[in-house]
Amino acid sequence: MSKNMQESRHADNDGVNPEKLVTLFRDKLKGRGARGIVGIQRLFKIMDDDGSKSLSEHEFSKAIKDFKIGISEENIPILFNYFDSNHDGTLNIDEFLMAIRGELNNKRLAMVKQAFDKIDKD
Ligand SMILES: [Ca+2]
Ligand SMILES: [Ca+2]
Repeated sequence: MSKNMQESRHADNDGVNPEKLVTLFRDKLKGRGARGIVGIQRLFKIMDDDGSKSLSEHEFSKAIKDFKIGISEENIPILFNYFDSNHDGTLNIDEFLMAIRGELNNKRLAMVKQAFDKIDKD
């Protein structure tokens, strides 16, 4: 009776690299118009089915399937947990922005810091 449920158990998460999943996710979403902050916010709203201003893992995985991002079901939780930096089980807009613009954000942060240091000197 439960044979079907056991079929794809062999797919181990060994060797799954979150960075790879993140890169795939970013590339696909950028193709979906998630470029500027406004585009990302719009996308977030589309993904947030119940309007709670946060993405549950269910909403997140649904969006990944809808957008045909090509991340397999068993890898979705890995990606979700990777993005959920405060580990509350949902992605808020900050975490989502960070998820898509992470590297850029770090660069920006560094720039902001630099600017701050300059101001601080006087
Ligand atoms: Ca929601
Ligand atoms: Ca969170």
